[in-house]
Amino acid sequence: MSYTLYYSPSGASMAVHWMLIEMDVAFEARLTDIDTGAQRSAEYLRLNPAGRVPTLIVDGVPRHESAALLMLLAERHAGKDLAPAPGSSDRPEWMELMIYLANTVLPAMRDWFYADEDGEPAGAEAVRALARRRIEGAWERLDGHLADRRAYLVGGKLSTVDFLAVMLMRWSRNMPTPATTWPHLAPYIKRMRALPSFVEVNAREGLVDWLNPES
Ligand SMILES: N[C@@H](CCC(=O)N[C@@H](CS)C(=O)NCC(=O)O)C(=O)O
Repeated sequence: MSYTLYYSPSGASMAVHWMLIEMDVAFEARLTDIDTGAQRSAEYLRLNPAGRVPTLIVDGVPRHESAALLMLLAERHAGKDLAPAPGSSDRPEWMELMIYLANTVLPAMRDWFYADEDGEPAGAEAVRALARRRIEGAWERLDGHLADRRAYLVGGKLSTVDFLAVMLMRWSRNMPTPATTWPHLAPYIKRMRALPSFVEVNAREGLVDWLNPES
């Protein structure tokens, strides 16, 4: 199995990068810095016509969409146990949260960060207000989910849901009400940030602004 990840520091590629490190499988990482417009180069557009990160080349074939890539990796490396097995009791909750994060929270984040570019700048403020409401609604929902003090979001075990959710929570760090404000999300985030694979992905992407303080 061969993997090449095209990533931009802190982008939607981060969850995939993190999972690849956590699984301890061989992969090549290629920087595609969206701050320099590298995602719009002719070479990259051949791999990803939408001009977005991530792209993961899987056995020579370019694949896209962060949530789908996480699920694909979980399926291809079932022994790593990063998704409940088909038919298992935790599978429905895992599906529900993966879809919720992918079709409600990710698009709301896109709207929050790209309202001026994706739409009319004149309407951007209203788009951001709605996005903020959706994002904060997500933190409320996930906080309620963790109220029983479970360690991870699904089945008491680390799964693709955690990689995706924590990446999204990280993106809220400079928003008016970041995810760390919620009472059950704060200790969850602290636990997840303590994972060696999280520390490692931050180091590899050169990120220093959302780590646990060194004890
Ligand atoms: N739904 C896509 C979203 C990808 C996306 O919007 N990526 C952003 C970075 S977080 C990007 O590539 N932005 C550059 C651009 O739009 O020009 C996914 O989850 O993979």
